[in-house]
Amino acid sequence: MMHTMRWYGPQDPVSLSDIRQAGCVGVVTALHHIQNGETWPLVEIQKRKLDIESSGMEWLVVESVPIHEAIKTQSKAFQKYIENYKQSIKNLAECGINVITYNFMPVLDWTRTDLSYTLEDGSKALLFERSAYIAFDLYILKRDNAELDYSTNEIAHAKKRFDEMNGEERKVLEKNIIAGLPGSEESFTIEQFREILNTYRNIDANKLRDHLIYFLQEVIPVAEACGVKMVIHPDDPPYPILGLPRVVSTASDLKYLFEKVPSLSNGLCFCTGSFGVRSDNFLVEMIFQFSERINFLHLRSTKRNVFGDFYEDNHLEGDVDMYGVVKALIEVMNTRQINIPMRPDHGHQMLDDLKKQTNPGYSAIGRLKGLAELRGLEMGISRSLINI
Ligand code: CS2
Ligand code: MN
Repeated sequence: MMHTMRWYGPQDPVSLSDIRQAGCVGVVTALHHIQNGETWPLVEIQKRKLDIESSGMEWLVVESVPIHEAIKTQSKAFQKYIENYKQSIKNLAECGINVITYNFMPVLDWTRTDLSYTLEDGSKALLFERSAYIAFDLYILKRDNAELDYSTNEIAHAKKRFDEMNGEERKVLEKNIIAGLPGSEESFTIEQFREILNTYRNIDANKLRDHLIYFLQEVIPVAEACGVKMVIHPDDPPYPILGLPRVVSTASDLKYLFEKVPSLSNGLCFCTGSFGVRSDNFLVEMIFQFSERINFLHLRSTKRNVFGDFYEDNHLEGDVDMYGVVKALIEVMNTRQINIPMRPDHGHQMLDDLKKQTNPGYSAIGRLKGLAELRGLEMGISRSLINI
């Protein structure tokens, strides 16, 4: 694997030098200052690329060129946004950057209810707590008919959870869900959020899927022509939330996308932490099923419980069988004769970073630990496979 970390650009408290010292050969980044929907200008891409190269690393993957909401809902001017997207693909290819990550989650990107959940050892993790999420939906957002999505028991728990929160805790919960986590290109107030939810009134999963296929039919030929692999990131969490459909959560979702748009430029960012939240996603099987599509890896593990909560566990623990996953990936890379870029996707806030202001999930030390463990696992498996 090619070891990388995500870097949020010059504003990131984790520097390029930190990332290099952690053992990375490259970074994964985006032009976060370009407005969602606009074409990424060639000069801006070149400039960022040079900054990265001057630190001794390469810009290996773009994460993400975001998809404008108008494309997901096929509303006004969406064709223009698709044309802009095609141009961004061409510009990136011209600079030699040929893996582009994106996701097709309506409105929200990844979602958590608690960004500093303290683990037994004192480090902090990201948590999705179902009762808190339902409390937000029913009592803060007050979405129409939201109660139809939950059982009586779940509602009772959420009510109790909400009653126990003080005003400040309620504000933090609201902010965690709608103000956007790092990497999500959108951030909303509660009023804006209600308005934008409304734009999905008539869009169910089938319609959203059609819009995704339409987008792919438009952009994949362009990507293929300039040697770019588009890689879709799965939904996180991998199921519908807040009444919004989600269509990239399971193996059958993926199968459909790849059957409809078979070009190998229509690829996958295999995020073990996102897929692994569902116990009916069998990760090792999925790796072999989609082996020729996987062109970027996010490795992390989540731990779920029976109530539908999950938190981000240590990279080698939790529900993801990381040994099985890495072994499968090594076999795939050997068969394909390629080295796939990977990043430790998120890490705990720990040690010295507990005293710092860090991007939730993207502090230096927790990711460094995750990367170190994953590299060791990878080396051990690779060497044992070739019996050296
Ligand atoms: C998140 C997202 O799980 C993750 O990787 O950090 O920001 C993710 O990178 C984007 O959804 C990909 O488009
Ligand atoms: Mn991910």
